[in-house]
Amino acid sequence: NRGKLSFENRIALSKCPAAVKLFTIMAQKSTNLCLAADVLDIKKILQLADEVGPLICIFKIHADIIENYSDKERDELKNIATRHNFMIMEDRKLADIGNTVRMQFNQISKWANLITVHSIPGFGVLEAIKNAENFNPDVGVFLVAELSSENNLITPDYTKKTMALAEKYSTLVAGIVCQFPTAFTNPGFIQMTPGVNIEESIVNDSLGQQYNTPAKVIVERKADIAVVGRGIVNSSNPADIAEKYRQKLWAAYLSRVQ
Ligand code: 6AU
Repeated sequence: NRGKLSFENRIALSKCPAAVKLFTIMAQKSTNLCLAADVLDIKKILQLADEVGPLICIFKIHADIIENYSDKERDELKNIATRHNFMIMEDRKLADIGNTVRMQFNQISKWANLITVHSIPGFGVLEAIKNAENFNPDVGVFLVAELSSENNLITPDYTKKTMALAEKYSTLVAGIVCQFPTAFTNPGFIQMTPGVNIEESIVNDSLGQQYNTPAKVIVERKADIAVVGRGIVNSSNPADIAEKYRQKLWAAYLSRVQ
């Protein structure tokens, strides 16, 4: 039962260097919170990273929504990540043929430690990344096996086949983006689950996103990392609310592993 094993005990069960690093950060900093910094202004992003950095294991961005994201800002974000010991994830959800993804991956891996990838193209997408020029083995993939949005088109068979790919490329795949504990059993992979809000009354948005509470995603759904975006980013004091999330998520994890 992977849910009962501690992050420390799962380090030896992973074949992926990025997962080893991530498990280590989570255990050292007592945090299983990933901040989804879906913000346009690069100054705000850097400020958020600095303020919330000590409380998170991953700072997740969508680089294509950021205005003026130049090399200078990329370096600044990397410096903040080193200072506060968190990993940078580009949530690009790569989903093209291997040849195209290889070139996209080469660019993104210059500044991100983790990248999300869709399994829909089949093995070529992971094969291309593994064989990319200047491939950096410290960069890990999170493969999307399930989505949080209502009426999405992913089927149980798609999830199963996604996991077969994850197993085949287990040195590259650090973890799985999914919603339910049934998606996989291998404790070497890290379950990352988005769609999390501390307010029980907030169950969705107007565009199909669905939310669950920290306790529900960590204890019932066996998430190792919870992704929180608007629940933190829209607050007037993100660091305060991030600390509330961190405490609730970590307490839920501790109650699960005991
Ligand atoms: O907390 P929110 O709803 O403001 O933000 C959720 C974040 C967004 C989404 O792009 C992302 O999580 N996400 C993902 C990821 C992480 O890949 C998958 C998914 O199924 N649902 C989802 O919301 O940045």
